[in-house]
Amino acid sequence: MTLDQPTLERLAEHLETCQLQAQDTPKITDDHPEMDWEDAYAVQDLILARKRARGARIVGYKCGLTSHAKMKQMGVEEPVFGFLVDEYAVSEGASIRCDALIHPKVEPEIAFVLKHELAGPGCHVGAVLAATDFVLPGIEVIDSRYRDFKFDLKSVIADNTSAARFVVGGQACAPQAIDLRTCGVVLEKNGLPVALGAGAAVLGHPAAAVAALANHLGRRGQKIPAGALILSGGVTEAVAVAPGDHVCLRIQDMGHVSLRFV
Ligand code: 0L1
Ligand code: MG
Repeated sequence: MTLDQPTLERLAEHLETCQLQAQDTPKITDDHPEMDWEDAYAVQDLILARKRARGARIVGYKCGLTSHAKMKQMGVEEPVFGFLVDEYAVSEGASIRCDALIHPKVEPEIAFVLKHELAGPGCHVGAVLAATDFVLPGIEVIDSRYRDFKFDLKSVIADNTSAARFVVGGQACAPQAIDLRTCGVVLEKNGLPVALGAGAAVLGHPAAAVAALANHLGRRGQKIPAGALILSGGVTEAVAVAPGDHVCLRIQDMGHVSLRFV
């Protein structure tokens, strides 16, 4: 760690205020180039603590930058991890207000819900599949608090990996019932397909992203609890949305889930 506790707390307050007030900011490493990975996750933890103090409940986790399309889009080479709280969750078909967000984008994802806890290090695809209750389609709405999405990985981690909203829906399926590598993924905007892919775009198998999350948390002395919902990462690049847009995610054999932006 390179930053002291008051600085970490000030950064968490700044980033969370930007999220809650839909205001953008330059990336925080501009003022703190010495910030290290531990500092970045410590700021993220402090944002979660602020939310919990106000009554928010953690509902799961997200893996980010897990596909080559997304890594290429953002010019980075490593996955990142964040938390999901109940205030980010919206119901299927819901309308999301764009004036509560800065510059939202949507990502088509495969969501996992666990029936058993998962602990790393040493977690692998087989352990994830054995611990998974069901998988289902999920749309993540990301909204980096950084001006023009200009950031580096440490700034993104501190900003809870741009988490803003998510919806899951469609058909919940046992993970054994579907080939999660070859299942086709179609993201439609206003009735037209705008991004296409297959599950294997996410680290070769979406369960590998969940294993990477368990191993990341294990290194920090934490586990993924039973019942957690995990967004395994965007299968394609993220797609910008604006008021009036309707977005629908279809995943082969898993039905569809949609959102509207107003
Ligand atoms: O969920 C994601 O892949 C987002 C990671 C953060 C980077 C971004 O805002 O695009
Ligand atoms: Mg995502």
